[in-house]
Amino acid sequence: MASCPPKSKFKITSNERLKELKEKFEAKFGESPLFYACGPGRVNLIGEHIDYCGYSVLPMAIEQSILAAVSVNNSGMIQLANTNPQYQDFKVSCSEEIIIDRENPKWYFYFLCGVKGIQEKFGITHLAGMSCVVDGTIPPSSGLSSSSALVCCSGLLTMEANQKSLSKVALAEICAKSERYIGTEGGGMDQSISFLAEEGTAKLIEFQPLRATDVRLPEGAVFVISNCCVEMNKAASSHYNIRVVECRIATKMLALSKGLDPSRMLKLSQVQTELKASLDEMLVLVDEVLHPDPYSREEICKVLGITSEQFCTELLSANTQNVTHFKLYQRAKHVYGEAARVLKFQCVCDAGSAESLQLLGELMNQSHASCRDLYECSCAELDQLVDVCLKSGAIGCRLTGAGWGGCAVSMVPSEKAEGFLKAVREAYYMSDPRRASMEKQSLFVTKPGGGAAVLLEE
Ligand code: ADP
Ligand code: NG1
Repeated sequence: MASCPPKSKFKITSNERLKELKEKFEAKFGESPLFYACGPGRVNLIGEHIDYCGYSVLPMAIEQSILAAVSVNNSGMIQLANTNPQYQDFKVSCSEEIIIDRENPKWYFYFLCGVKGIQEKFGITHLAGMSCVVDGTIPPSSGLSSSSALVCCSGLLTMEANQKSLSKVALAEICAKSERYIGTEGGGMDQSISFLAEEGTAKLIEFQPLRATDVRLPEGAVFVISNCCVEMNKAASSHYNIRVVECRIATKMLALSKGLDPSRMLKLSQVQTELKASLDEMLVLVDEVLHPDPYSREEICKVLGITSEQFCTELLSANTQNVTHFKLYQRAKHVYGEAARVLKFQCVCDAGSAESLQLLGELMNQSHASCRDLYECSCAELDQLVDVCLKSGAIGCRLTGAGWGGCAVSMVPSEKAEGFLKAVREAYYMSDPRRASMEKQSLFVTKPGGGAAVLLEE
């Protein structure tokens, strides 16, 4: 029997965050919460922008999370409030169709993605009425997956409130699919680790079928997250979906060059599987078939033998309709190279040799260079921060998450951790008043945390 998310009991006096949330809930709704649900954020150690190409990634959950207090009632409404006044209250009738406005990605639409995923899975026509107060500690739009933590938390609490049961894998798949209602064509890494994480271990996440394997991180090093303090909201911009589209077009170009039916090929990993080729061979194929100059729409349509209408409806997403040029060579090079680095990272962790730290650090550095130069998903501040981290004693450092802002993850020898934090604080944060004001929640050591759970007060 596939495992379900855990339900654990807690004493309200032993947890300050839950205690405060309970008080806020009671003040807001005049009743006590029935239960709580939490979904963790995550840091991806390696394997960036390859989940939506079908390749494995290597994240771990972090301590920061979305936590919600929930009551189930006869109001016939879903009522939402947030402990952060920046996120306004919202309510919707349980009998209304759930509509997610991707033009206007407000916080409650992420919540509704989770609700809608569960509603569709079970064909629920009348959802249970519920009131929720949401509290988040994950810096938003910073590559630590605050959006998916919210979607996973809401999917889990909706399942619980409607007395349904699903395995962690099923929940991860439902939430990965339903978060796409917000408009971002994500690959599923974030929702998978949010449900499948276990304390003390990073995970290799494989797709189709979805599964998670423990990856024991090397002893003698700590992982440090640092935020460059530039936010990038995925759903409110098109950077992310442009990359998804570029990978989709590259897939079809490579497939066609080898006599495969491009209409059946959606992900770069599928081409590799069909050709029974190694990742190194795929890198050679990219060199042979694709050119480094950006492709125009006309060139793509001509090569693939499709009309401009087919191009817009079958290849582009709603928010990429106006893109005129596509860098297929660079994106495919990154994806196949990064997929290979993930597998090497896992092998080095498994082998646990004396050179492990050095080898892992090199892989992380190569990953950042590839994200920066080939995938172009870094930004000046993030590159500066990575530089500062390396100069401050990190063996390896790379951007984590979608990029274009947000966080870097560094691997630092344990004995150097204190000096590292001090040096980064001084060089990156204290030099700028805005960064200095955000330093406390922007620079911290992290350990592999547990997955999404339902919490009940004892
Ligand atoms: P991330 O990389 O953190 O997933 P996104 O830009 O995809 O970043 O999503 C960030 C969005 O998630 C925010 O704009 C907000 O709508 C939602 N969000 C994040 N944290 C919270 C929170 N604590 N409460 C409500 N909504 C949140
Ligand atoms: P962030 O923006 O860090 O939550 C996004 C995607 C992931 C993955 C990474 C890049 C969503 C929900 N998340 O993560 O699936 O593609 O970018 O590796 O779209």
